[in-house]
Amino acid sequence: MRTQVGIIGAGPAGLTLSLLLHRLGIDNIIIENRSRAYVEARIRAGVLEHWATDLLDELGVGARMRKQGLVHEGIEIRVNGVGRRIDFKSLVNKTITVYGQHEVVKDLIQARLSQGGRIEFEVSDTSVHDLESDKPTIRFKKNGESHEITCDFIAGCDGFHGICRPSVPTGVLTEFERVYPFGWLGILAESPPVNHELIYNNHDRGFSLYAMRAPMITRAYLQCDPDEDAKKWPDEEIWAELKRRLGPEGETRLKTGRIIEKGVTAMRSFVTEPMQYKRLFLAGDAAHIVPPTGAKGMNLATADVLFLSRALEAFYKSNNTALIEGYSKKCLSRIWKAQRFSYFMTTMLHLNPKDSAFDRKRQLAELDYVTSSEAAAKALAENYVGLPID
Ligand code: RFL
Ligand code: PHB
Repeated sequence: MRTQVGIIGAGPAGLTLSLLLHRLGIDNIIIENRSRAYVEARIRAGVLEHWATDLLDELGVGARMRKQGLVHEGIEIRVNGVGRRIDFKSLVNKTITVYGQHEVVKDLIQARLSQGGRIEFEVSDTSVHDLESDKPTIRFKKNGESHEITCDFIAGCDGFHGICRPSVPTGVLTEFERVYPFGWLGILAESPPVNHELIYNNHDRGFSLYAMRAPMITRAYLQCDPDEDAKKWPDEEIWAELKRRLGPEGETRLKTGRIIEKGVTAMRSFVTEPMQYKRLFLAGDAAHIVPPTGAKGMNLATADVLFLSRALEAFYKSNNTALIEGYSKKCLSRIWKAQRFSYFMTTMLHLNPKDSAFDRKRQLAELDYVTSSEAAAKALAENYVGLPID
């Protein structure tokens, strides 16, 4: 097999890249080790920055998101039962859209397949070779048979645990990391959301987040230990804790329902520099991870592949390699700002077991400042809705 760009991974990064390249007339193949049903059901992110919704429209995949997505003009930040709203619309005149990542993935797969695009699901033993040459290759197995794709470029969109980043020779990449001493116990439930907008809640018992996926579907998270076993949390105990952390009105305001899914996510900030090795590019979670408190992961993955598609366009249309050479620098400038914001939100909102009484007082002052100063609220809003994409 031969293609211009071999894409490893059918998450938001790989699929969006495939559509962007197709629009530019650049041939590509995606390989994915999971099944189509699995990636279409994988519950993850839920918030799209304003420019990302426009990009989905431009790619012709925005119709369902515009119909079913929930446009939010702000968020609530709550401290021990008292909520204050950050009004995105009045502060920065932008909104965000709540639309599940797996719905985005469904829309992208459907669009790419209907264009005649090639996505090989359920492959195994993926590996990359000849990275020093100008014809790098991808090898994989499907239905017991071995295959090889000869490419001009390889896009490593295979997530944090993928094979692309570890395939870069030792010494090329520098990794920057912070691991947090807590995680999130997340649930998806058949119950009406507590509020029409997201509530980020700092509480003496720990952080909680009240989100949604649809008018009758709640998505909620509780701060827990990073290695917490979700099975040790009976459904009733999750609801009781969500109520307790919401404050005195939790009992009346929070309606319980069947929990469809639950799981624990540990929190980590991670960046690799550079994000490329010769003709292998890393994009999305393959190159960086943010803690989910800033709702940035899926959006950063989308921004990376937008920049990558522009670089490949310049290469194929005018033989210009400047953007290809500048790919890492371009992405990293946005990524580090998202890292900064995600770290700020995470440390401001969670209880860190290592914090002193002084740290807690300082954190409460920060929350008070951010929710009462227009300048500070504006900075939060500008980052939350997504910094301009240029
Ligand atoms: P993905 O989605 O992990 O996709 C990588 C794909 O590569 C496949 N793969 C391979 N395929 C072939 N061969 C191999 N050897 C392979 N190894 C792996 C995998 O099966 C997979 O299909 O990475 P991508 O595309 O970079 O997208 C990143 C996002 O998924 C991630 O950043 C977000 O989900 C993070 N995130 C959030 N991001 C937001 O923008 N807004 C949010 O509100 C938000 N909330 C969240 C989140 C992530 C969470 N969890 C579970 C980590 C909330 C949570 C709880
Ligand atoms: C979600 O809806 O799953 C969600 C929303 C906001 C976040 C993280 C996750 O910051």
